[in-house]
Amino acid sequence: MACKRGALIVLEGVDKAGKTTQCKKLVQLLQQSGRPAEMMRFPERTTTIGQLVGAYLENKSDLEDHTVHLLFSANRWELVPLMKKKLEQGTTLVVDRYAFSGVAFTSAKPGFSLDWCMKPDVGLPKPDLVIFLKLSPAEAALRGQFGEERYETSVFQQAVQQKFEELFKDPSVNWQVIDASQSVQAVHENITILSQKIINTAQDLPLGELWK
Ligand code: 2DT
Ligand code: MG
Repeated sequence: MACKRGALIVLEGVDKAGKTTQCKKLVQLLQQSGRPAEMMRFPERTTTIGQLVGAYLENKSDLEDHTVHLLFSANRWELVPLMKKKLEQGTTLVVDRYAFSGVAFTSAKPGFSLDWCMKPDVGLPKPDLVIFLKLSPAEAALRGQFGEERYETSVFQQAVQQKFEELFKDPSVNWQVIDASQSVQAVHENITILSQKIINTAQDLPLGELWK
């Protein structure tokens, strides 16, 4: 029998919710417990497309809003063959942002519907679990200043948060919301329990297609 597939686990949330920290801690824990696991992130800024996106986020270039949305999506699609290969080999992927950030950030701009924003990502590998680290704008502010990149303002982040909440209504996605105002360790323990469960169930199920 072919080896069991890995799980696709995505962490989403507003800025300062602790996504990157938690992705690293989860991968470390899984590896220590003998499960193959790797971290990925979107945007993946090292590819040719990712460099265009990175320059945009760093305000080193300006791109038209539809254009940059499609580049973010293209940056996911270009990594799909690698993702599928890893999952098939039994490696669990822990991903820092995915199509949900794509939709929430662009649809927070004027003139973009949720529906239009979702289209380019239809058919991507569907996460077995999407963990949303929930943090109120007030709590996020307590964690320090926003950075220098595009989108890093409290007004825009609040609009993004509202768009994420619209995405939670989609029952085709396995959303799990965790209170990110807890300690790093408490959040990690919550994430670990959810992840271990999904790794066990996903291994016997085919990988799905997002929003299809
Ligand atoms: P970080 O590298 O700090 O996570 O910030 N974004 C991300 C989009 O607008 N669309 C997308 O598809 C994705 C994945 C969120 C990256 C910034 O890019 C935004 C914050
Ligand atoms: Mg981050």
